[in-house]
Amino acid sequence: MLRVIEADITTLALDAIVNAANETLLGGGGVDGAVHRAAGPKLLEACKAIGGCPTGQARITNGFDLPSKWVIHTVGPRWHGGDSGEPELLESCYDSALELAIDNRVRTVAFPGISTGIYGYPKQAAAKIAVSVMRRYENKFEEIVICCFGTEDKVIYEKTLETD
Ligand code: AR6
Repeated sequence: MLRVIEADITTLALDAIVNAANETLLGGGGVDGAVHRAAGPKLLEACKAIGGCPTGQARITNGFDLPSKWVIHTVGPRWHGGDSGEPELLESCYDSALELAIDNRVRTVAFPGISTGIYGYPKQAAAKIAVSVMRRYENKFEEIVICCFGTEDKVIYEKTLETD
């Protein structure tokens, strides 16, 4: 099942939440900053041990002080106008994160809008990609949660789910 909610993803108690990280995996602003603050310093240690993650791929750590058990870190593409492989890389983020979730027996997982904040990916186009990948995987999970940070994003995802 796919579900759209409006929430701070760090407050969710699920098997896993997905973090919109950068290639260093060493933290940053946006949802990444919030995840590191809420998970505590052990998350940074775990991320340092991984040693980075290429754009379009995903890595998993413990959730430490978060209510969720796991954090799946994925690195979205920076938006450069759309002709630099951004759609394929964004699709690969959702794909890789969901494959890693399956490998770790995750049944409930929440995603933020990867790349749609600091990395500038247009929200509607990103939502179409996110929903199309999630639909391919939805029956392998109890629940895939689309966690929107603000009403505007929630409306975009609800419309995408209705029309696509
Ligand atoms: N819960 C849910 N969604 C959130 C939260 C939250 N607590 N905070 C922000 N969002 P962004 P990106 C939404 O900028 O575009 C970092 O510095 C936000 O409204 O967090 O992939 C990393 O280290 C937006 O819809 O990630 C990278 O350097 C979405 O999460 C870079 O930003 C993603 O916004 C990654 O940029």
